[in-house]
Amino acid sequence: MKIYDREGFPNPARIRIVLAEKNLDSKVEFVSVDLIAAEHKQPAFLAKNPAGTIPVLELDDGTLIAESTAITEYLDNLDGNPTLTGTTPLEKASIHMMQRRAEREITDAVGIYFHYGTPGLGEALQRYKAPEWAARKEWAERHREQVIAGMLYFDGILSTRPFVAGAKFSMADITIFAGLIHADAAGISIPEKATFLKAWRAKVSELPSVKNRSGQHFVAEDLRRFGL
Ligand SMILES: N[C@@H](CCC(=O)N[C@@H](CS)C(=O)NCC(=O)O)C(=O)O
Repeated sequence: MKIYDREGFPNPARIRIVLAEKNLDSKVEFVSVDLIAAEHKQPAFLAKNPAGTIPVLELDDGTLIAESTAITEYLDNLDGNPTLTGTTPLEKASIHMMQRRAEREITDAVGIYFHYGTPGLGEALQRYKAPEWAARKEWAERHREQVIAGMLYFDGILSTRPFVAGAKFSMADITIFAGLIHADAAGISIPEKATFLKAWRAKVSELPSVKNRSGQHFVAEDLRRFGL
């Protein structure tokens, strides 16, 4: 299997955590995609994923699977013993509900703020984004506020249970964790009063599959290289 991604980026980090959880690291070859040079917006990559985003999983027979949730489902079920996406109907539903909320309130909103409210990944990629949106700072700011509201929402959830979808660490936790990595890079901090979210983050950071993969180095080298 091949994974097209870039180390240190938030959605790729989701899949790297899944690979570690499932002991699949050694089964995968990573192919680095140069987001700063907008390699993912060129025809060769768009043929793999028309959304022009990473990660993308390519199976040995050439089958392509994009979208981190879909890739997670595939990897989690490969051994017939899913541990991150639920086994019972209720577990599956709860995880997918929280997973989607995590994407809508945290990862997607951070992504919009990062690309339109900050210099993002720089000029080469910015050309593929909508310039008229970049001019609308208040639109980006609204997404920053959405992220803060999302953090407070999940703080409330985590005041009632150890992990986002219940008693067990799941795909939804991984998505929020990756979203917080991206929030750091975008300069959006967890509000001081969100103590349950902070404690959950500290706990998740210590999981063997997450430790040393937490992406604290998120694109830092790339951004420095381009003076962003
Ligand atoms: N919904 C996608 C989101 C993937 C995504 O946005 N990936 C980022 C990297 S963390 C990306 O490729 N960004 C490039 C861009 O927005 O141009 C997923 O779940 O995989």
